[in-house]
Amino acid sequence: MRRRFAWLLVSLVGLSTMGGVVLTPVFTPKKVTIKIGDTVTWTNNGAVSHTSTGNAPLNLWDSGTVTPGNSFGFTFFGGGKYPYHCTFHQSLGMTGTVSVKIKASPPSGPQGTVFTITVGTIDDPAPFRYDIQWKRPGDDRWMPLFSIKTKSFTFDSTGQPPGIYRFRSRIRNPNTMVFSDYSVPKAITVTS
Ligand SMILES: [Cu+2]
Repeated sequence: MRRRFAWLLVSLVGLSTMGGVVLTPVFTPKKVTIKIGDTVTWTNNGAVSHTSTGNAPLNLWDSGTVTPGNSFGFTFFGGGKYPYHCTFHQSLGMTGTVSVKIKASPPSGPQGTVFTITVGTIDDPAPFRYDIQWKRPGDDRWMPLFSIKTKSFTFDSTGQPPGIYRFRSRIRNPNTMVFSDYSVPKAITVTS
């Protein structure tokens, strides 16, 4: 089931200076953190038109022109970080980032526990795949684990050393070689 998440991202006017008024359109908040499957809704509370446009080369979404008083929503199906901008005011710094967190269950367990890591809400989100990386206990580098079409995978900790395992994911289009930024890491703990 898709959970709806309404977040106001509006344009603000403000900042009066000596002898004048400077109008500075911004996304508020500039950075938002959501869960996979959440919908972000941008509402234009300003006086001029804006867009919400996912950055190139991924170009995941584009609202087109959103006139004052209107809204646009987009549902994020995969973990990752998604920078975006307003096409009209990017040069004024009207940019933002949507950070989409992935899930792990259970959060910890003894050796032998099978953990489920969920990185998306759609199985086979064509043309995209989910790229998974992990960092094992004691490692300080992210290593590729695999690329999958399924929205989740399991990690069987049988015979694995205890410690903290971290996972992160992004979406990638293997046809065009474009991808999102990786999600914030999700940690699980294997106890002895
Ligand atoms: Cu704008």
